[in-house]
Amino acid sequence: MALNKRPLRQVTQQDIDDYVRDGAVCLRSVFDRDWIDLLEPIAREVIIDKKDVGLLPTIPGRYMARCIEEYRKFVFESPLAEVAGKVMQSKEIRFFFDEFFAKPPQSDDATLWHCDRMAFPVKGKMVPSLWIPLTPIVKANSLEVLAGTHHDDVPYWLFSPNARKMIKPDDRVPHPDIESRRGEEGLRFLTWDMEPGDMLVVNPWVLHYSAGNPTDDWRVAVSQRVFGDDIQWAPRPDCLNIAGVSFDEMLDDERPEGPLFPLLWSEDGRSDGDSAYPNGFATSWPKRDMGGVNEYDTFKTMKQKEDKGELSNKATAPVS
Ligand SMILES: O=C(O)CCC(=O)C(=O)O
Repeated sequence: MALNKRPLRQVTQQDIDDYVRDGAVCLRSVFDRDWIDLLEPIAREVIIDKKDVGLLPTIPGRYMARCIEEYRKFVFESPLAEVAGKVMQSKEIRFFFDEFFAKPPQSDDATLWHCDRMAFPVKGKMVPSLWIPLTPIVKANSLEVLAGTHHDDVPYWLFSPNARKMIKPDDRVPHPDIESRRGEEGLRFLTWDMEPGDMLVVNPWVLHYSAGNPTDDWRVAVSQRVFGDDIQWAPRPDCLNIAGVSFDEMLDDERPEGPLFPLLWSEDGRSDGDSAYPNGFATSWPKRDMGGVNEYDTFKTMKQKEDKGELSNKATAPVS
């Protein structure tokens, strides 16, 4: 199997400029078909057949590189880190975590307009989503980006499980209603037709969304989160819980490093390799009801109430 280690096509100045201007860039042919053939069947088993591979039971799965050898290999040996580094103009790339995003056939399950900035317990902009489809993508089930919104410095209030349990601070605003602004002059909504092997690099500050999946097959993507040079810890209680690392271990202003956040690539050829990964993390979570993990049930109930308009004030929604 080839399983390319270097990108099949070099990152160009145009790619870098597109990322700077739009907050997202679609890179073609980053991975060869063998990577997809390795990863896609496992994704389908985990997501569709609900095979228990020991993953932390989030929906539909997170932290694959800790539990699944093939996904670990992808993180450490594929060109994803090199490409991310070159697009972001970062000298080093470290691994943060990975998660699946999947939509069943003929689904109208939309991913709400949001940006990832406040989800992560860090400051800095070099913590992109490397959104890598494992199934063919058409514009209708693509990730969608509102180009240029990464230039707006707005610390949105998230709908993370932690934020759901908090009173919204005054300096945080809910995500805007972008759907109602479609067609407005000057707004550029970007979607892509993509082949497995392509990769989107999405700035954590850019507003993004995806509609459902009108196709007859599942739409499956893996989102790799990595850290570049400007990232420093900045934990806040409303951030996403990162399993295995408590906010107390994220010292303000320190750079993430060490074996939990291994160096994947550097401009001058250094990398940690995977010999110490995932030492220090749990690698097998017994399959059971998801309710107890990350307050998933609380989050879901709140969301259902919100959708039905049963919460009097979204911004200060208390936990029922
Ligand atoms: O695939 C999706 O629907 C959402 C992905 C996403 O929000 C992300 O990768 O940050």
